[in-house]
Amino acid sequence: ANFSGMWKMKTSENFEELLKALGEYFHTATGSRASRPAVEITQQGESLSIQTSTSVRTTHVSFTVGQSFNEDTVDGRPCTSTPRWETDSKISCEQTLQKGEGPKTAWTREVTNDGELILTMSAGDVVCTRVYQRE
Ligand code: R13
Repeated sequence: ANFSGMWKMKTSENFEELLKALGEYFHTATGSRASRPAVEITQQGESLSIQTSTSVRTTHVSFTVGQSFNEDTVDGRPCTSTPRWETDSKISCEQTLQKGEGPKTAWTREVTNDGELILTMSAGDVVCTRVYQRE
C-alpha cells in the first residue's frame, strides 16, 4: 500500500479517553489543539517518514517496517516501537516503555480501499480511532 501524501484529519473518537487512560489530566485546550492535525507521510518501500503537526506539538518519526525504533508515546514518554505488516495495507506497532510503568500502548495505520488513512492508538483497553483523508 502507499501511505504517501498530505493528510487532514476528518474524524476522531476517544482521544480524550486515551489521554485519561495514560494518566494525563485532559484539558479542552489539548483536545482542540490536537483536533486538526496535518500529517505528511513519505514512503519508500518499507520505509516511512511521518510528520504530524498541530499548533502545540509537531512530531516526526521515521522507521522501516520490520525494524524496531525509538519514538514517544502520545503522552510523551520514550518507548521502543516494533512495526510490522498486519496486512499489506496495514501496519501494526506495539510499544514498550523505555522506563517506568504504564498501560500497554500501540498504534495501527491502515490505508483503505476508499483511500482513507485510519490511525488507531490504544492504551490498555482504550482505543482512539482517527480517520484522515488526502488533501
Ligand atoms: C500537550 C500537554 C501535555 C499532554 C499532551 C498530549 C497530547 C498532545 C498534546 C499535549 C497532542 C497530541 C496530538 C496527537 C496527534 C495524533 C495523530 C496532555 C501530554 C503538549 C498539550 C497535541 C495529532 O493524529 O497522529
